[in-house]
Amino acid sequence: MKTLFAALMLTSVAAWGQTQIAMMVPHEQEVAPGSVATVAVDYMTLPDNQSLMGLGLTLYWDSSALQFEGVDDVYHNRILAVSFFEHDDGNEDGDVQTDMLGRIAWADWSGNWPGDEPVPLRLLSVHFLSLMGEAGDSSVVNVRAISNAVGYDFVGYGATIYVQEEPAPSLDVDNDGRVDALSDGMLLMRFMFGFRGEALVNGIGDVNVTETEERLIRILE
Ligand SMILES: [Ca+2]
Ligand SMILES: [Ca+2]
Repeated sequence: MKTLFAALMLTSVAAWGQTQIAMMVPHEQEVAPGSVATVAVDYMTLPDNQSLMGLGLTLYWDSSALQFEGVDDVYHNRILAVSFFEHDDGNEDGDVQTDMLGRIAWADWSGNWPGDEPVPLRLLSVHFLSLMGEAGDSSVVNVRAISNAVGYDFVGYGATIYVQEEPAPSLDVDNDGRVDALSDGMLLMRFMFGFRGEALVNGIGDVNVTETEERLIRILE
């Protein structure tokens, strides 16, 4: 992502003028069903200016796909307020998929925000439990500015969270770490012919019948 920031710095100054940028990282990620996705928000300005009045951000997400789990890594200098339990009733972000929002704001009346910090500066990280179940499903987190510094435009880059594709089941039916015709192939063939229990594993060696049958069912699903 730093490369993208660098590219922005090189290409966009002339086109944009003075801009505050909030970028969610990673821009895209895959998570397994039922696990937590973390997206961070990094900040910079074009041209670089660390003596501004502050920034107010709103993050938007779809609560049917992502359950808010918490915030950390918050940049604490001149933090004004954090609130993550509002409904996006007015559809502020213009995205009908997102129905919840969180707000976070920094303000420095002396105009010295964020202070002398390396950029991109991490402003916060947000954790979402993925409620999505189907491989290929995805959900976006959008970022907008509530208020930005006088004389500055704002550009926000959101994030997309995808459901991880399930890995293909291994053909290592007896779970000995290798795929072998005389053991794994034999088990597969016997199972497909309808053999179960001891008749399935007879002569194959030391294998757990129940676990072997479960692996075969997964392979043949
Ligand atoms: Ca919305
Ligand atoms: Ca094997």
